[in-house]
Amino acid sequence: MSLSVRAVTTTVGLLVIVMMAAGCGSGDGIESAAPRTDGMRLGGLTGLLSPSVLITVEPPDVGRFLTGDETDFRLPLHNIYFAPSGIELLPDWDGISLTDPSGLAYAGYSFDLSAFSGPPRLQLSWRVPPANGNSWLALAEWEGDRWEWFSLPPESGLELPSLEPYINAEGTLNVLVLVTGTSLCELAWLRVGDNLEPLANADATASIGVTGQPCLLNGSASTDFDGSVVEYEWDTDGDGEYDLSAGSASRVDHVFATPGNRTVGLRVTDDAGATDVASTDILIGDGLRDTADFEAGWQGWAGDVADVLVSPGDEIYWELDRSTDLAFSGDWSVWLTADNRTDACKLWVEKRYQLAPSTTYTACISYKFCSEIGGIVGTWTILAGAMNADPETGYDIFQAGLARETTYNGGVAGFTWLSKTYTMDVTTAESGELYLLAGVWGVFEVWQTYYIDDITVQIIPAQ
Ligand SMILES: [Ca+2]
Ligand SMILES: [Ca+2]
Ligand SMILES: [Ca+2]
Ligand SMILES: [Ca+2]
Repeated sequence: MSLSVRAVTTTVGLLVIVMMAAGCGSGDGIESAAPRTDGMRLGGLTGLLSPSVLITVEPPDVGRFLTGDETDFRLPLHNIYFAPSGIELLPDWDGISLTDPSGLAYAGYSFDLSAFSGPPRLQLSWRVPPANGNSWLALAEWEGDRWEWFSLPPESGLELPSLEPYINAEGTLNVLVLVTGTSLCELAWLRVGDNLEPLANADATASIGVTGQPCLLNGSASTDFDGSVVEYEWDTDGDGEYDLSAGSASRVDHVFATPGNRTVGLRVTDDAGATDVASTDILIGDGLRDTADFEAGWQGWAGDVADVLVSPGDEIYWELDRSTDLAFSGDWSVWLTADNRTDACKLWVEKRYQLAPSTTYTACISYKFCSEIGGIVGTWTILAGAMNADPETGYDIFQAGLARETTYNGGVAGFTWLSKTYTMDVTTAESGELYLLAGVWGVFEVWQTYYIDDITVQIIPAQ
């Protein structure tokens, strides 16, 4: 087990341990809001509650208090590990192995409730819940100068008659989360108050669409911090009426029958019935929409490379071909791979479209891009764009206002499919030619492999 655990046993920590040994051992199974009555007085309460030893949390009606990834060494804590997805509490950890005889882990939080008017409710979300009877919340009771302890049922929170005794004149609420036993637990978050409203995020994937063709409305960036979004409804004509329900699907296709600027509304509903709205603008035009999934051949696309020659007669190893190694749809995609000894190679797929001569279009290319780049080292660059001549050289493909973006996949281990969309205005040549392309530029001297699948091209007259 490779953990970097901070087993901090400060004076504060010792006080808490002593207190816990005296107070929590009997475990009277309290699940209601009644605290234990046997005191657990702390002479050092004032010192314990100084801001220097407790993490300070934003007002909870903002709704985002400690999510577990806010490493802060000011916490009074014991046997805590800050994991990316939450706070691990390891009651059996002694700093070396899982044999700590104290059987105790805790973390302290300080909330600024000076502007809080919500219900007296504390909610916890466990990624790995403690065993029943092993989790506790302690609230600083200011008047009595003591902590009041509440046993917690797993996967639950605390409903109090009032938070008043626990909020001091400055509006501070101090809470300790504590687990006993021998099992590792992970707390995702702790918050004060009621259900948090979801946050709607509407996106048309592409900011343009083609009349009479499917246009993907995308609400997948919508979130609900303390639950989940259970319904997505769209107002496709901007009249305030949500006319398209996608149920729990965050993405849905819609066909716009006529061209024009459209404002599309999204309403999301969370699992507690709360809603939020957002909107996005889409320009619909009479144009062309073209897709390729590479299942039945190249579908008009072709591979090309540049800057792969190290010296005359010595070319780097590269391949660009249809492949069944990995696919987003079906069995086939396109893979691009190179050992990149030139530190400059470019590999891409391109397709030629025949349009009106010397006319400015808005072109959008959307596709699935698969990257295993989870770190900064070895990060190549995505190249995507449109130009009015056949892209042949590295110089060519930098000429048309091409998108350049890192191939970083967000830190995920292994190959990960990402959604990419690039939109640009481009004027056709006198021949009416327009080339769309998508590929990579090997900006570090490392071997990398990428995959491309499910390309959608939309081209409409520029406004
Ligand atoms: Ca919610
Ligand atoms: Ca409507
Ligand atoms: Ca495919
Ligand atoms: Ca070419």
